[in-house]
Amino acid sequence: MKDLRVGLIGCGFMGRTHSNAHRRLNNFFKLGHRSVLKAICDTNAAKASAFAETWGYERVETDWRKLMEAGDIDLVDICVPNFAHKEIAIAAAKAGKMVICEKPLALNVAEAREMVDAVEAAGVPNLVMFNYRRVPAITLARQLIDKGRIGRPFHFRAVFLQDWTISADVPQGGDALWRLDVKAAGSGVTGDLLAHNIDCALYLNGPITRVVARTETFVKERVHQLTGKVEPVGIDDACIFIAEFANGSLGVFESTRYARGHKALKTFEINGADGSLAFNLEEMEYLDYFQYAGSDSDTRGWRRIHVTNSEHPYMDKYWVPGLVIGYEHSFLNTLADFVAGIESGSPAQPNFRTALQTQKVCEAVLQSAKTGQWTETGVEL
Ligand code: SOE
Repeated sequence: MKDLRVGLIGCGFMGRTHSNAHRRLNNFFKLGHRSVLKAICDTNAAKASAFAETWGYERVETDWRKLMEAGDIDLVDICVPNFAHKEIAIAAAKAGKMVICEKPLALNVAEAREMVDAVEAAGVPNLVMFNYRRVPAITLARQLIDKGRIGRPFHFRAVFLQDWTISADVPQGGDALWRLDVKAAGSGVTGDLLAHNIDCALYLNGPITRVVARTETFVKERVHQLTGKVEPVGIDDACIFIAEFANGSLGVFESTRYARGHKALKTFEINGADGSLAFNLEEMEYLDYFQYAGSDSDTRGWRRIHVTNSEHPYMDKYWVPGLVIGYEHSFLNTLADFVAGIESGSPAQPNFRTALQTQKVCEAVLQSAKTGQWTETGVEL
C-alpha cells in the first residue's frame, strides 16, 4: 500500500467535505493507495489549527506556496474560493503534484484553459470535484441511458433552487459569503449551482451546443464584509436558460437563490422515446424510471428504484441492501474513482479538460444573458 500524501487548501465547507472523503477513503474502498492527511493550509492560522485537530492533519501551513515546495506532498486539494483556483492549480502542476480542484474550475474560460494546459504539460493526474455525478442514483441513470433504456432523448430539464440570499441584509464577500462577491466567485448561481447541473447534463446527455439565457440580480447592493462598505452586487442571483444538445434534444435549466422554501432542490428529468428518468436530491437514494418500451400498457407507470442494492453503483462498498448513503459519499466515491484511475492508468472524469467544457457552457450562458442572443458554447467532448 502506497501513501497518497495530501496537502489541502481551504478550511471552509468544501475543505470539510474533501477532508471527510480522504479520511474515509480506505475504510470503504480497496485501493493501492492510502490518503495521508499531511498538511492543511489556510491564511487564518487559528482556523487551520482547529481544522487540523478536527480532521487529523499532521501540520498547518498559512502560505499555500509551502505545499508546492514540500517533498512530502503528492496531491494538492484545492478548496478555496474560485478566484484562487488558477494560481494554485498551475503552481501545483508545475511542482509535479496531482491536483484536485473544487468546482467550478475557474472564474472564466480563459483561466480554465491555462489550467488545462498546465496539468497536461506537467502530465499530472487532475480532477474537478463535480461530486453529484457519483450520487449512485445519478451514476445509475447514466448506466441505464448507456443500455438504451430511454431510447432517443428529447428533453433534459434541471433545476437547482436555494433561498439563502433573499434578505438584502446578507452581506457579500469574505468567509462563507464570497459566493456573493463577483471578484471572488466569477459569477453567481451560474458557476455555483448551474455548473453542477451542466456537468450532470454533459455526463448524461452529451454536449450542449448553444444556449440562450436570462439572468437577474434581485438585490443590487450589499455591504461587503471585508470593506464594510455598501458595494454593487456583480453576481447573477438567478439564471434561466434553454439549450440545444448535439444529440438533437432540448434542455431547460433554472437556478436561483430566491426560491423561498428550497434549500438545495436539485432535480433533473430526461425524457426519451422509450422511457424517462427523474432524480431529486432531496430523495437522493431514489431514481424514478418510466419504462415505455418493453412494458405492458396495463401495468405501465413510474417506478421508484431504491438505489441501495449491491449491484447499484458504489453500493457494494457500503452497508447492506436497503440502507442508504448520503451527500458526503458522493465526494468519497469521486475520490475513490480518482485514486483508482491513477492506479489503472484510466483517469477518472471530470478532469480539468472536461470541466473546461462546463466552464464554456457557463460562459456562453452569461454572455447570452448580456446580449439576449443564442450563443454557441464551443463544447468539445
Ligand atoms: C452553495 O450553497 C453550495 O454549497 C455550492 O457551492 C455547492 O457546490 C453545492 O453542491 C451546494 O450548494
